[in-house]
Amino acid sequence: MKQSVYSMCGMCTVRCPIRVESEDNQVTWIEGNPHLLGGALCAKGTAGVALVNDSQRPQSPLIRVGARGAGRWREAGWDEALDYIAAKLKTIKQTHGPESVVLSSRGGPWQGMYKAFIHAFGSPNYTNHDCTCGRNTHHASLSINGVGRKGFGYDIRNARHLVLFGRDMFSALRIAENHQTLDMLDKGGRLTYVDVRQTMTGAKASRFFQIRPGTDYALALGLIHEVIKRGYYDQDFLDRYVSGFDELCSFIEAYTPAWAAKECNIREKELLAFVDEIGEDRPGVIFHPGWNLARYRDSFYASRAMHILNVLMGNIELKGGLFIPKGAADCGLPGIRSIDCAKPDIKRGDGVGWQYTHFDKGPGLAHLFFNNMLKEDPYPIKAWIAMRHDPFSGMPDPQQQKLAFDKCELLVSIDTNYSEYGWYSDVILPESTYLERDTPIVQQKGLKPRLAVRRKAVEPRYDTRASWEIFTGLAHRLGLEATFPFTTIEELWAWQLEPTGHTMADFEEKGFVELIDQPLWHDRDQLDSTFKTPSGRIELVSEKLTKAGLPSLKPFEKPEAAEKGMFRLIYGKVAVHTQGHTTNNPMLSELMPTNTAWINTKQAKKLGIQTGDQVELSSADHSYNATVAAQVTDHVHPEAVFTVHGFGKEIPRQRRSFLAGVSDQKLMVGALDDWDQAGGGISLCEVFVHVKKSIRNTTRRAEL
Ligand SMILES: Nc1nc2c(c(=O)[nH]1)N[C@H]1C(S)=C(S)[C@@H](COP(=O)(O)OP(=O)(O)OC[C@H]3O[C@@H](n4cnc5c(=O)[nH]c(N)nc54)[C@H](O)[C@@H]3O)O[C@H]1N2
Ligand SMILES: Nc1nc2c(c(=O)[nH]1)N[C@H]1C(S)=C(S)[C@@H](COP(=O)(O)OP(=O)(O)OC[C@H]3O[C@@H](n4cnc5c(=O)[nH]c(N)nc54)[C@H](O)[C@@H]3O)O[C@H]1N2
Ligand code: SF4
Ligand SMILES: [Mo]
Repeated sequence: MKQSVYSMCGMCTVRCPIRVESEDNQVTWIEGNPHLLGGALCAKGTAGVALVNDSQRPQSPLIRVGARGAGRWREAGWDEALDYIAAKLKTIKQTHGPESVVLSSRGGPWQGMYKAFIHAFGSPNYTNHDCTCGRNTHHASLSINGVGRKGFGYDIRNARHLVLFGRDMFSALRIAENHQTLDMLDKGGRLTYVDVRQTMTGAKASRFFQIRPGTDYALALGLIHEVIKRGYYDQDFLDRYVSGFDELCSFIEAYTPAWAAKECNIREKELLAFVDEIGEDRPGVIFHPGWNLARYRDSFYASRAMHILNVLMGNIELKGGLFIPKGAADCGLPGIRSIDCAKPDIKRGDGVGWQYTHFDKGPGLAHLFFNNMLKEDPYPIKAWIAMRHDPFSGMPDPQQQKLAFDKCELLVSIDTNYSEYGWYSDVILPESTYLERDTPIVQQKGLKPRLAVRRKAVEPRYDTRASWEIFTGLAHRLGLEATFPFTTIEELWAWQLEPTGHTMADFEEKGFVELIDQPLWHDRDQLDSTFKTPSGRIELVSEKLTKAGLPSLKPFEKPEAAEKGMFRLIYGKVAVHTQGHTTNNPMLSELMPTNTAWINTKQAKKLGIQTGDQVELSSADHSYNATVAAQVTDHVHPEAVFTVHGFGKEIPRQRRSFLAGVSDQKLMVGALDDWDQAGGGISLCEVFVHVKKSIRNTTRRAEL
């Protein structure tokens, strides 16, 4: 029988709205929800069909029988696997206390449910991936605006100029954002892109700066200097909402465009021409504060500088600028209910909140657990549950992580695939793919907030379950029914919707429920309660940072230079893969089966390397190395070597991706301890690697 459902894509964490057709329990068609995306879907989104049909994913719960990582598993039924985990958790709780269990996840709109589980169990230790993603920019925004990274959205479609620093949005896709940017360009808007290499986004830009790696902060300081010097700022907005402008003016004096151009290896003339454009286009100039801002030691300050530029434009809650995402309460409506449980009043095991007081306590910082685990300080960690999270792929230096995980008596992976961490764990609980499962309802904030839900398009192909069922199953075995009282998704949905007066039937027509007809903007003269800083103003000099002994306006420090024969390792996303979890997808692995090493033409010449030659990339201590083909190009800075993340996997059951390409995170030996004290993020781009022509080249072999 033919069926059609509205749902949400799950091939990456953008979660685009989709419409899915199926026949006889087979997915036959996926498209972007026509009401929101006009049918558009990316390559990864279409490859959801291949994910469902992939036999190289776990097909039932698995319990390890050999040594950790040896790859010997026995299949178990759900009752057996959940009983096994619950029994272990109970013993660990009795012996070491509930706080000795950590749950990490990939964040996202359902993280409240995972958090509620671990909190109800009695542990404060919920953490997520964000120390490797947006934490620096999140904390940068918090320190200036008093609201985090998600406290602002970007009205790109109506902007006159979008400025992106290392935000390669046409590879690291969000379809709706890409549509908005293309519409802006069609209307004559400008796009300035800054990167150390040319990208899909740079190719669409009206201005492209290829800067020296790690110098975004210098470029931003030069811009702030010139913007202030020329008076290209909104004095009224500054007077009304901002503190610290005088301190900024004296700090910025030394950072001239000529200085910035030199630090960044760009032309001063180009920089000044860019400032001319900012003058013409303001206030509709959006400086995107970055998702990661590429993760250097000063990315927190670089991101703060982007926020400062936005504040100077006075573009907050302005058409064509930044907006505050609205929810049900802003529309005067009751919100949905969500599973929740208060956090136990126990010190976090990563030190966030008591050792490090300036960080957001919510998910803490995952990497700060590892050293504490080794020292059993402030207490031992004995179990780690990774829900939709692969620490060995998303976090650097898996070998070092293993030492900490070896202190645990229980490692659980809840995943649709075999992850690198899952392969090392004790129990794998396979989640049904996004096309085979329902999820709780979520509120999506924005100018036009809405309620959305994921609906299953087909029944699970293997013996897998949805995460809400997995957590409910565990909760019921651990006496946590009060937090997870539901036994069916229909009960859960009805409870969630009850205060709103909506029913599931309201999702049928378009796949979502719109909470308001027209975009909702706050009155720009009434933003006083918006900025949740200690002073209630936008703080260019942050009281909280000062208290933590950290500068707000930090002098620029030159990035480290590479030692001879070494290059800075740069990585990034590509439009046909998501992080580390699609390189084994039957369709996507065909589109891009391996990564390559981009190397600058002049450097390649010195090393005798041509495009297609095999090159060996080794970690600084040579403990990890891999061989991949070289891509020789002018479009990468001479100090850097670039590779796409997600490859170099070592999971034998994933035969398509097994040992294909190089793993950037395995090259990052020692990087777990190199993190930004002000922003909290790991400095993933402060890694140097050896690059040489491989002896595996056939021509070279002939020479030998
Ligand atoms: N297709 C696809 N889309 C995705 C994802 C995915 O895996 N695949 N992941 C999603 C996620 S979780 C995130 S966080 C976002 C990430 O979105 P982005 O941050 O836009 O993505 P990255 O590819 O990580 O961007 C890193 C870029 O920074 C550049 N870079 C390196 N050093 C410097 C430097 O010193 N200065 C500047 N200016 N640039 C530098 C790299 O060359 C690279 O192009 O993408 C999201 N979208
Ligand atoms: N070296 C290096 N490190 C990086 C990055 C990089 O580019 N280079 N990128 C960084 C960024 S921006 C991020 S966001 C992190 C991401 O790091 P992670 O959060 O670990 O990565 P993901 O690959 O998104 O997802 C983790 C796991 O979720 C599983 N998964 C996917 N879909 C589902 C599902 O529907 N249900 C369940 N239960 N599991 C699912 C995947 O199979 C995968 O094993 O990595 C960061 N670390
Ligand atoms: S960007 Fe692509 S993979 Fe990500 S949610 Fe949207 S359609 Fe799916
Ligand atoms: Mo990310």
